Amino acid sequence: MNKKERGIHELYSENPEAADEALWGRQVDPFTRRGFMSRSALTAMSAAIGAKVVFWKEMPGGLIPAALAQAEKPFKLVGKIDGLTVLNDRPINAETPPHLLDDDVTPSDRLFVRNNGNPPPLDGIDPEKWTLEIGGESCKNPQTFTLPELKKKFKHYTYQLTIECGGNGRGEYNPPAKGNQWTLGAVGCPTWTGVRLRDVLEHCGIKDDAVYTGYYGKDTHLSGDPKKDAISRGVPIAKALEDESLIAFAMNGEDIPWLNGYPLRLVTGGWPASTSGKWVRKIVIRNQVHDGTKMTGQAYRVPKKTVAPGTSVPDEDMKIIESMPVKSLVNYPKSGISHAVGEKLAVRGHAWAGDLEVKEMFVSIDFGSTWQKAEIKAPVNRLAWQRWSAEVKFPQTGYYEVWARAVDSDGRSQPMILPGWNPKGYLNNACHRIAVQAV
Ligand SMILES: Nc1nc2c(c(=O)[nH]1)N[C@H]1C(S)=C(S)[C@@H](COP(=O)(O)O)O[C@H]1N2
Ligand SMILES: [Mo]
Repeated sequence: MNKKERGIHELYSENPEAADEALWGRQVDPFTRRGFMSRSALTAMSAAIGAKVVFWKEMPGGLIPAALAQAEKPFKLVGKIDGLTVLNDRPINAETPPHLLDDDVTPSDRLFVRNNGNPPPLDGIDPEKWTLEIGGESCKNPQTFTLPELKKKFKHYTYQLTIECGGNGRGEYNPPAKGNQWTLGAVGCPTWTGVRLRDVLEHCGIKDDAVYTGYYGKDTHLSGDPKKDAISRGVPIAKALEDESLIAFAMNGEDIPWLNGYPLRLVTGGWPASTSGKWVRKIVIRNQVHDGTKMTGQAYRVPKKTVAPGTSVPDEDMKIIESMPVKSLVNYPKSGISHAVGEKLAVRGHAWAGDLEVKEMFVSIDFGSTWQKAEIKAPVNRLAWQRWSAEVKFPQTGYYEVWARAVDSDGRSQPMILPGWNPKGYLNNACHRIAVQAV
């Protein structure tokens, strides 16, 4: 922390209300609806304390200085509830603890954030002027649409779609993989509204040799180098042409939160969420597997054959992750509760299975020795997660774990312990367990 930063922090930690008055002339919420500090608020702050923009520039985009947010945590995420776990602040990565994912439709302020680069500054985004370019060597008529044109020209569709980071669960692998040590919460299932990727691509003409798509976002590489992309991934053309593959402009009926890709993003439910490009400005139709940033090498790839933990695997023996594996969470109760012996405990959560459906759901209170069937509801639409519920009883006092295990429509089950180790720590779909003390 430099001297200027300390000044601000001290001022706020001593007496936040007085500090507000000193800085703003009144007690105010210096943040806009999105929790984003406005430029005038910034100027006022700078003027009042004599600290120049230096401080602001050093703040990772999307984070509000703790002193201003008046939280004990070092940072507050713009547009997000306080309960998310921030794993990294540059780039910003935050996950949602399982007990905060109990809603059937994930509220926008609870959806995890996974950024590879610097998000485009919110005050520079004008949704009226936002453009989406369609091109690539397998596009017949490359075109650019403004966001209003896109909305006007193409039919709107709304689906609830599960997005999960390919690295969700990485934190459990040993030897550990580099990258964010996600535990369980890099997943969510909000409602998305947008136009079909298919309608837009077909409007621009798909050549016969098309095999893949690729996206480019408005975010910038962490290095600041404008020639580099933070990430540029894609999906095979067949996935792109599915009904549910959207170019979305709304989440849960409102603007997409800034950190989740406002004002326009791709949503390819059921696949690693890295294929769902945020702040999307360009989509290309490719005559080869897209070779953008994080499409090649080992990124978002797993070994073609299983390997022993710690093995280094040459690039040519890796394959691109496609549909995500079957998985589930216990969303209620929160791990660590106490419950009365002999009394029923209602447990519930969500389960999902990539491109497939969850067919069966089981719970165990004896570390997987015996399983009892849980109820599993049908998804509201394809690629949406499914609600499961069960009732359990604990026979005597002591420590228990409730384990949840989903089985997909191909008969594949979540593993009870870790699935196969892989160099980058992807696809950990092990059973979620919560602790219960029976008293
Ligand atoms: N432009 C852009 N799109 C992106 C990313 C990014 O860093 N930049 N991250 C990807 C990854 S790795 C994931 S897991 C999802 C996360 O989506 P969310 O932040 O809305 O939860 O966005 C994907 N799309
Ligand atoms: Mo991701």
